[in-house]
Amino acid sequence: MNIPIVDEHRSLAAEAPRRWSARDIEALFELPFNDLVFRAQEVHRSHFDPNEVQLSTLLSIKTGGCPEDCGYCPQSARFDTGVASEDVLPVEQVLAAARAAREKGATRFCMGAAWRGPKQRDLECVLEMIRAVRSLGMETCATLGMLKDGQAEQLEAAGLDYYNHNLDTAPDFYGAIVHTREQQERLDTLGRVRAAGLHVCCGGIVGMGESRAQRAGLIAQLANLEPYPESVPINHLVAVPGTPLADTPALDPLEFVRTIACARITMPRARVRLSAGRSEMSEAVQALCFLAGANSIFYGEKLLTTGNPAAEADARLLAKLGLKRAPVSA
Ligand code: SAM
Ligand code: DTB
Ligand code: SF4
Repeated sequence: MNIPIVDEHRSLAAEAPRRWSARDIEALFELPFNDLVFRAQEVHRSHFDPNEVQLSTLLSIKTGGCPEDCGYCPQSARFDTGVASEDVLPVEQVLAAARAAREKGATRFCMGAAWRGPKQRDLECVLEMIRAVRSLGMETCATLGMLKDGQAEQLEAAGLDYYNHNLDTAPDFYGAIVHTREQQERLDTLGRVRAAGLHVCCGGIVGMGESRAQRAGLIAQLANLEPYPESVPINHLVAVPGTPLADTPALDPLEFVRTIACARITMPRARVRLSAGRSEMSEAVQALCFLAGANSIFYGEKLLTTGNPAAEADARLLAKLGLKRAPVSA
């Protein structure tokens, strides 16, 4: 077994190879659970306060009616999920939601839109939202789909801190899940985001019926981005009725924890976010995810269209685990 880590009692950061093969990461997945979590915890402790968790709140600023056919997504117009197509929210409503999120303790506000990509008129509404949310002293994040040349620069000039754009799954599984674009188009957008000087938030979804080798392939692809993303959301599929993936069996929770650990080991300085799927996870599994190096969550009762634990329940869980909220870092 070729595990590219030399001495389990030394910091791993300096030893981490620049490029990870999917096979390197599969070898991590295959470690005894305790060894894997120990290694992840070691990496985590050498780069972060291990008892700090960053809180991001999501808001869907444009819900439903998306022309794309991503098999996991309740917002595709092609699936009958009961999610109606709505207009872009007014800036005052977005600002009020951001203010409420800040009052509850969130430091980052992430605005999501069900677009293939923003038209210039759409982008201008979002620029106004970014300026307004930034004025509250919060970090800003937007996830608007694929960007054309020049759009990332406009977002950066408005004060956007992070752009979220996920690779979603391994290159060799992508075509089974999404048919309306190629994964390369996602990589092209990520290149534009990076070139504009924005922080990159990029992760994926597990539990879509992929193999362990494909989970390793997703992590390898993320870890090999140069540089790797500052923020890595690891989502568990929320299986929504009406989507093609509605009947996909849930992943073994310990395999989810392993995925978090592999993300932490291969992307030592990234904020690894325990993202969608927490409503279906026990507190014990979430605690294991934090132990495996997750240090960010979505905070607030809603993701984009589906549920998330209540803020009060999360505050209790963090208190129970002795975890404190990370301050704004931007
Ligand atoms: N339309 C834009 C895009 O696709 O990049 C932005 C919004 S899209 C909903 C953002 C991300 O949400 C997707 O890339 C996917 O990772 C995640 N997502 C969507 N539906 C999900 C589900 N049912 N379970 C878990 N994650 C999901
Ligand atoms: C991410 O990786 N997960 C979030 C955020 N980035 C935009 C979205 C999760 C969406 C879950 C399904 C829904 O609520 O519609
Ligand atoms: Fe549209 Fe994004 Fe959902 Fe795909 S994931 S259907 S692009 S909203």
